[in-house]
Amino acid sequence: MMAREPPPPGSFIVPDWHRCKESKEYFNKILHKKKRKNFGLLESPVMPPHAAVDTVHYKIFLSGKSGVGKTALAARLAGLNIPKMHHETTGIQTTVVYWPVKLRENGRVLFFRLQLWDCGENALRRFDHLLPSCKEQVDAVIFLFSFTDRTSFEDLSNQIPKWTEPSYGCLVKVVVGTKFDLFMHCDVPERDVRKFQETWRLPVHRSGGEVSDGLGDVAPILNCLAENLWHQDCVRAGAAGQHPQHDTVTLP
Ligand SMILES: Nc1nc2c(ncn2[C@@H]2O[C@H](COP(=O)(O)OP(=O)(O)O)[C@@H](O)[C@H]2O)c(=O)[nH]1
Ligand SMILES: [Mg+2]
Repeated sequence: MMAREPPPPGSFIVPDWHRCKESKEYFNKILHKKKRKNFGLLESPVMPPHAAVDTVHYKIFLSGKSGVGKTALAARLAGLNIPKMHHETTGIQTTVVYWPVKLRENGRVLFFRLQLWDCGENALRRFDHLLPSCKEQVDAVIFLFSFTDRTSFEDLSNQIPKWTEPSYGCLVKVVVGTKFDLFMHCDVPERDVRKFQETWRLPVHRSGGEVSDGLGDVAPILNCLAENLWHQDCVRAGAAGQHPQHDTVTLP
């Protein structure tokens, strides 16, 4: 199957919208005392009635070997503290991330609700039913490798084709290289990353360092996910000859 080119950043959504003044009233809903608000499974940001926005829901699976930084990335994207110690994640852990986005086409604002599925490798190996439930109705996969572990990078070429079977239909694929802050131990040179990008035509992001309170660190990854998910919905809807349909939640 031919790799579908991802849309260039900023094709469908306003890039760096979090920096615009007019986005404040929306981003304030995912912040509390300048830190990110933690949303439980049943919680959501609440806008005043005159400014109600729709929420679009997506399921995202984090793929990568143990210790690569899946749990840390989920925490980072949600703006939570990153656990310093590495504990193999037992079973499935899901994290909900809300991210407001402005569509370029019509200026409409949407809340993206990204449910990140993080599953420990041992658990996946031991319990056969876990992987199918992770894969069920999944909208996107984040493939992780660590800049300090060359084998995790080389393994991407085995991982990605497993998610390209036609049974998945189209699936958003994004790559994140973790531990970019540990450049003294970097085991994956820039030219290899470029070659990988040319081969697979997938967006590659770099992450690492302390979690900051600002949104600047995570905005490129969350905007990239949102943009590709939205694009995928438009492609799907186009194939079915209709406009994108969502389980929209009208906020009270
Ligand atoms: N310096 C640095 N350490 C990281 C980064 N991401 C994860 N770690 C550390 O690497 C270890 C494994 O991360 P974890 O998220 O538990 O890996 P998982 O097994 O894939 O869930 C932990 O000690 C993390 O604190 C990063 O970007 N930079
Ligand atoms: Mg983990």
